[in-house]
Amino acid sequence: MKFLLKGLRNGLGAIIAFISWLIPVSKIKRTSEQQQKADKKTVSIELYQFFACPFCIKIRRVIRRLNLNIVTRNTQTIGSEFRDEMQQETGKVQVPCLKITNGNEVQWMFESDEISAYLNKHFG
Ligand SMILES: N[C@@H](CCC(=O)N[C@@H](CS)C(=O)NCC(=O)O)C(=O)O
Repeated sequence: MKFLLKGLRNGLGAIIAFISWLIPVSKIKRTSEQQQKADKKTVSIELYQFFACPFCIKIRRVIRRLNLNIVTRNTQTIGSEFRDEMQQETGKVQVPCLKITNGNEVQWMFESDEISAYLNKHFG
């Protein structure tokens, strides 16, 4: 039963991801200098996510709209490198999660609304 529900959830998520991919986003426009600046900042940001999670799809749309080069890390597979890292560092697996590295300091940001607000504030 649990297996069936998980499959259904992933299937629905994949359909949402496909629909989201079909719907165009109007991307923010930057000069090449501004884009370089943004790229420099996003080098230290990673999105820990599941492909078919609706909250992650929402954040990927924000990233597309803001035209950001943010690396995504798949944390869905049990035993995978990034899932284990997240579990060890934060004590839980919840996506979407933004990992922001600032020198030796690492900030793990949960909650799609908070992540969206952060990205809009810094890159909007
Ligand atoms: N309120 C959270 C909800 C996030 C959420 O429910 N994420 C689910 C995936 S869609 C999750 O992390 N589940 C953990 C798991 O399935 O292991 C947000 O807006 O980011």
